[in-house]
Amino acid sequence: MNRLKLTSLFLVLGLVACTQPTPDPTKVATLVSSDPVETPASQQIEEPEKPTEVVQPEPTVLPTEVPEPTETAKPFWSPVPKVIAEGLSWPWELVFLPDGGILLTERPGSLLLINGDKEQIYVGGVRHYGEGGLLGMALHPDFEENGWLYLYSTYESAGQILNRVERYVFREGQLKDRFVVVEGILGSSIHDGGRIMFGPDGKLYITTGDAGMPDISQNLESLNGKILRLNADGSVPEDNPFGNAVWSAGHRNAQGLAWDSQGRLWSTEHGPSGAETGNDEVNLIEPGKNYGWPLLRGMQTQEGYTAPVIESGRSDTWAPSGAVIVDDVLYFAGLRGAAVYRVPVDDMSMDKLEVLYKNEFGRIRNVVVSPEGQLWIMTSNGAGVDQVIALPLP
Ligand SMILES: [Ca+2]
Repeated sequence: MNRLKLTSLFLVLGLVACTQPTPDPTKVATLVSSDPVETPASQQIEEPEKPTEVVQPEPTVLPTEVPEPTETAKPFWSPVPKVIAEGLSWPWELVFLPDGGILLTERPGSLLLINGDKEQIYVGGVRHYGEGGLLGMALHPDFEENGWLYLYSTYESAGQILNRVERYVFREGQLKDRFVVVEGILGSSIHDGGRIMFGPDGKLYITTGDAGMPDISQNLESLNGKILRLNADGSVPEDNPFGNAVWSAGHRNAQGLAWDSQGRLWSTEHGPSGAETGNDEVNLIEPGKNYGWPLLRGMQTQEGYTAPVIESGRSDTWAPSGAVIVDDVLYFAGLRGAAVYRVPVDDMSMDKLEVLYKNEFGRIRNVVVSPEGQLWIMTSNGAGVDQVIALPLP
């Protein structure tokens, strides 16, 4: 991280702290954080009525030193769980803007911009239907210059539920110049995929679900049950393995993407549900490979198919969603597992999987790392009750 970005982050967070408004009941969400670096513990602004004790900061252990902004700044962790935003409805993705602001998606169909002030921005045409709605979001690597913001959302066309990725120019809180990157991904009340991330190669990676039609994951002509890879303008990169958008196949409902220091792509994926629940997976994604759904489950192997690196087994369900890698340690969120999972990417095994914060925050949709190096989670507990929380490392 460079000095400029870190400085501007502190400036903006300082601004946030200085402009803490009196709670406005008309706002959909309330920013309750202030930057501990900028604000003495005695002035920490706290929500007077917290639903649980776990988010109460303990002033005596708040950090008092500003970390040196060096090129190799290491992550540091909030000393106690600290609520960044609350009153949210199914937040799905959160990005850090170059000006220090925070932008998050809420599944019913709006963005929340937190940048000193809070602003809700409605996204047109979103159909909030079951697991579908406004899901993933990504900034183009050159966002600072081109303002390109990518959104994955569910929509309805001629009575059919579908998913698409749109690109907007996002400036000064306005979504403009809508451009469709890819559309017509089959949707459903379940298994809508929805994670979008730019890889280190500058390409856009998209997870799609099987939309409740398992066989579709094996159809290489279908966009469903895949990890897709596209250029920023939606065109197909020349080096894609099948000459179309498909990068890897045989996925049920992957919702997490993260790259390690070697540039390898890891993905979390939901295994079967209902009576056959379990077998949630972490996969190492390579182009053209087939990850087996619905033919193979868990560690079942067969020539031509790739097994997960780890999977939860039949007796446990993670329901994994968002993922992030810090110092080659993979963190991923668990919905039904109601936990954050941690496992090193090198020599990954179930023996090395750690379960953090089990049942402390309910269902967890996503984990991201802030520019300061803090792990932030997004809960997924329902309308108006979800939070973004900065976590300490236990
Ligand atoms: Ca699999």
